[in-house]
Amino acid sequence: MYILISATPSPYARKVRIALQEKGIPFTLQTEVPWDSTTQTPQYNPLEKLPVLIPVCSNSPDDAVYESHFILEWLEVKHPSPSLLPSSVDDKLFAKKVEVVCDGVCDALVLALFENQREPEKQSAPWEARQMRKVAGGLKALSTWVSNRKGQFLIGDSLTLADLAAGSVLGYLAVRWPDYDWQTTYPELKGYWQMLEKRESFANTVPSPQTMKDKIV
Ligand SMILES: N[C@@H](CCC(=O)N[C@@H](CS)C(=O)NCC(=O)O)C(=O)O
Repeated sequence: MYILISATPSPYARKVRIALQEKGIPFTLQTEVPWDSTTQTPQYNPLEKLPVLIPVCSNSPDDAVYESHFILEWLEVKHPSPSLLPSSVDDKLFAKKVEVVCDGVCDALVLALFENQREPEKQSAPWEARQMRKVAGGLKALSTWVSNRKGQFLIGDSLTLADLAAGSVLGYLAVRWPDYDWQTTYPELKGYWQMLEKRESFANTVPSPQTMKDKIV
């Protein structure tokens, strides 16, 4: 049994929420705004970021697990069945590469979002353009992988963490960047994303915006 510190728009936390459900692991969701001073994340993660997975039976905050890709790896080791990794070594490595790109797109989107929130005269257009190039490049790579896939999912016909990462970044874009029109540019990516969103674990983790009380930029 676990507690998961999560935020409603977080694509990183969404990957973990989906993984826990797909693996049938019980958990309690502790929803926070990680940017507000009220967040408990610094008590568990020195990097002050969520998601944070806390084993309920633990006595020490040091038992907490953080960084979404590491939490997914940790869950694979502690709860191997059903696996969210393909069986072949090359497919495993490809799944992790997809996750690196999807998480990188999320990182760039978060940086661009905060740049947009600065006072207009303090915003840097070259910095935002740099982040949005990463977003465009990542989506192009993801779209190629989706177009070249052989089965229903990114790697064959079994859901893997590559799909969790891809669905989470696309869902985040749809909610936080509704004017960013990747769906017309990449119709195949849109179809793949819509297919994922019908799955129960995706349907009940659809992101929604949160209000930040504290000003951070
Ligand atoms: N690389 C981290 C990124 C996590 C992340 O950036 N989480 C955001 C919420 S979506 C956060 O907690 N930010 C607070 C901060 O950076 O101080 C992961 O994959 O877990």
